Amino acid sequence: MASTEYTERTYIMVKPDGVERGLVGEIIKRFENKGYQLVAIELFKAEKTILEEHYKDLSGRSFFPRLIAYMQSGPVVGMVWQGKEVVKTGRLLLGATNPLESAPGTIRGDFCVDVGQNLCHGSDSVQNAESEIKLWFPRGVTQWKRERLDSLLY
Ligand code: RTP
Repeated sequence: MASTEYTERTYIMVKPDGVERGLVGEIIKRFENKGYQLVAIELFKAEKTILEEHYKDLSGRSFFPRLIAYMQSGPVVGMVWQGKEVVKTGRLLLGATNPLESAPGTIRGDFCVDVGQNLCHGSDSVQNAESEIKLWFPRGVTQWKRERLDSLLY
């Protein structure tokens, strides 16, 4: 059983290319193998306005419209993971943003080559993680558990 002693959480989102390529299980496996706990998960199509908020720091970049269109090109899987230093270590498990610079052994390093199709998002700070969790699970993780897992007495 994964430890619940650590309350740090991160938002991990398998992007449309990751879902289409059947890599959801592989990505979950790497977080589970590392010892992290999955506390919420949803398969959905990302809404444009929420994506624009999520990526607002990149709104001035030339690739922004392409990024938003790509993130809406198919279903995504949004997840909340919890555990010791999960934000920083989650980014290490993903690998560098540009897969050509991601080390072998990381998710991006092992499974992709294109920065525009880099499989998975991971929060880059504890503060951003909490904002992203609120953005993508707006009723909160506790309420999500009540709605989805009520019989398990969370
Ligand atoms: P993410 O938010 O997706 O985890 O990515 P990140 O923090 O590692 O990188 P960030 O700079 O926030 O970029 C967000 C996503 O934008 C796409 N991107 N495309 N030159 C390009 O075409 C370019 N640069 C970035 C990537 O999908 C990146 O993950």
